[in-house]
Amino acid sequence: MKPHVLQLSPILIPSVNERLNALYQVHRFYEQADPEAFLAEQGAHIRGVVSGGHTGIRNELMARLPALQVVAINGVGTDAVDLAYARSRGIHVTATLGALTEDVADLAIGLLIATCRGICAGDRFVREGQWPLHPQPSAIPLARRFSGMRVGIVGMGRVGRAVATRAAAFGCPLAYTDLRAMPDVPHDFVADLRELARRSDALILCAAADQAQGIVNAEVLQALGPGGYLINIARGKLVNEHDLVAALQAGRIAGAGLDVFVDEPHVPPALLAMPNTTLQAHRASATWETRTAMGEMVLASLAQALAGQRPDNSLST
Ligand code: 8YV
Repeated sequence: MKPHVLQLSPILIPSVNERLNALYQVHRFYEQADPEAFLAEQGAHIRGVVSGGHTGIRNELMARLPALQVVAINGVGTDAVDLAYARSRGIHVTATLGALTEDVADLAIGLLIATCRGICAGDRFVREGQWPLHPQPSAIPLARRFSGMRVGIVGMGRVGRAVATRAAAFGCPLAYTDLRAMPDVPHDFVADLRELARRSDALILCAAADQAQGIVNAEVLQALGPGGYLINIARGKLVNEHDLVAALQAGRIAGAGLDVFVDEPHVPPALLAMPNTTLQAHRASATWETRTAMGEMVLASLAQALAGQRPDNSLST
């Protein structure tokens, strides 16, 4: 009999879904009309869970799955899983480490350039037929140069380093903060986030959110200053969104490029009306290439765990 696997968020790569379905009895939790009845009937059989980084799995649900051996996260962030609880039950929690680094870094730079150069506002101007109505060049305000901007990276893990490589190619002086300085990173380490913000024209958030909720607050944004940009491709909860909206409204920072939000898919309405924000629907890893690589890693983690091995990418065991 095929092992039972509970899927908490969809996978968008058909070949990965085909293999999941061929190897396992897959139950799509998000399609269950009566989740309670489903758990009562099937909960005891579930040996594997597949979820997304942002979705994770709540302890209450893990508690309903007594045979659970592995939670395979189709993503790199495990902040939505209680690793200590999983560890106490011997459950492997895996992530797709390394698979999405390049795409997430690409989007970080894309969001920064889009925001400081007003690319989306310019697109709307042309698309909405405003150009012939306002042909004078002054109809659109001059933008801000990206090349050479002082970039501060928050979190110098895989993604932070890939962002640094890209920004360096644009001639950007770089500094970073993390829990500690990293001897193999050739850029300035600044222990204090406020000080990093003060020294930066753009702050790019690349940190894990496990213990960093709300670290970008009013003081940090104040330090970033009226010429500064905030880019977030990590987790919405790193930012105090209320403080961010207030800072943008008051012109205390110049703009923000955001792929992630505190309460996805809900975006603070004030951000929607601002010309100096570039907004994405949590898409940093959403390419065919990366999602295929991620799906392969999910399949490998399930296979290893359900064969009784410790998966290569386990973060809990
Ligand atoms: C994915 C993410 O969009 O890796 C993560 O932690 O949040 C994203 O890259 C998500 O996990 C897709 O399921």
